[in-house]
Amino acid sequence: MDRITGFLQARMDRASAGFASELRSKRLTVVLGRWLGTAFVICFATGVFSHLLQDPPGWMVFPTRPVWIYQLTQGLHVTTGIAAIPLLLAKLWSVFPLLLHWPPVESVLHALERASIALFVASSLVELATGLLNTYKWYPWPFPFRQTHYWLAWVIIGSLALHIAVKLPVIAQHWRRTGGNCYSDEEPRATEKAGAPNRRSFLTAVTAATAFTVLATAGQSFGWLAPANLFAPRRQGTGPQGVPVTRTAAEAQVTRSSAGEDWVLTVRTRSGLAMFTLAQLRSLPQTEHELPVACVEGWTQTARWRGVRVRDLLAAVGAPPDSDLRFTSLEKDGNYRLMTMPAVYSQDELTLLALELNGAPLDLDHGYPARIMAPGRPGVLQTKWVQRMEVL
Ligand SMILES: Nc1nc2c(c(=O)[nH]1)N[C@H]1C(S)=C(S)[C@@H](COP(=O)(O)O)O[C@H]1N2
Ligand SMILES: [Mo]
Repeated sequence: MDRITGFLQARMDRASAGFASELRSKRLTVVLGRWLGTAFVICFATGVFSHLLQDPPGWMVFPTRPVWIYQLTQGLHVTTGIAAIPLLLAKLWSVFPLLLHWPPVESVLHALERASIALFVASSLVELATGLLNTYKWYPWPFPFRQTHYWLAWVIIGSLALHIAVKLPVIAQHWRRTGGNCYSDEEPRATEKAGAPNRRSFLTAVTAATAFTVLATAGQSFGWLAPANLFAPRRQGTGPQGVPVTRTAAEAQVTRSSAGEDWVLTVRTRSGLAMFTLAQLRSLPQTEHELPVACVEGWTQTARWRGVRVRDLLAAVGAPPDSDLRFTSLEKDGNYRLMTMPAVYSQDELTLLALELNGAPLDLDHGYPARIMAPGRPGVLQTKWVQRMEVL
């Protein structure tokens, strides 16, 4: 038995010696952890915000201004998530010898600490990888993306909090530049001085890699970065009428004939039914303004939308302006066929049943004959091919 453990111990020592590097130090790990922790916290908070907007609890307060609030939070969510990938890889590299620590478990506390790190690393890798693939609209797994992404986020934040609590003494000791020392040596050594510039160049390389990844993708969310967008899947100004499309009419099985001549908008109030043809909707007062479509998958595009204010429509059928509404799309199935709109949006002067985009009738892919455009809401709630509006 002793021989076996002795043999394993020697193998491990050799393996970690092989990976030993002047660059690795607690200071480096702490610096990377600061960046990674910040990215994760921003990503988590903006993700929870997005989740709450889509599944609102009773106490939820819905911010409608600035109109680009969801563009900002979702852009931050996707951008910090992407930035976390090189940071997490660099951080894993910086602690790699510790993962080969022998014996693997020294005490109950040590076992718990390692278990929490294992949970954190595994769930982070799954979360970041599936999140990244999601921005490419690729769902090659059998589980529902949103729920899994949401619950894994809590596992990550929980295990991160535990990890930070356990490492607090090390973090406190190495937070500032003074007092950095190497894993292989608890005492500061002479080579530390020589190692410092290398460590700085490693940090510079990680920062450059992160900045490059961010710059080359954030253009999908923020227009002023659009020219730098090299890798992100959606490009500003592409698609019918210069606006990208997430789900096309063909994918939603909406055709020219289903959205054709005999299309009518049905409005159900508490007292009865009303119908509007497209010509009748066009004869109501039209309003035009700029609003962003901010997709949960990260891209945003601002465009000029024109149509009937939802609150004018409510007034036309004699319904109170502060009504919660439910919209149904022509689409036969699909996650976004039904959409509930809290009263803050129904009565907002910027919330439109849009008939036109950038000065022309909506393309079928953009929701012809009519779609919802409201300020500050996720793209998934900007329902296309609207057929029915119900006052709840
Ligand atoms: N009925 C319906 N409306 C929908 C969708 C859908 O699949 N079905 N997709 C939504 C999503 S995910 C986004 S981001 C926006 C995109 O709008 P666009 O395709 O017109 O650019 O429409 C939303 N409206
Ligand atoms: Mo979307």
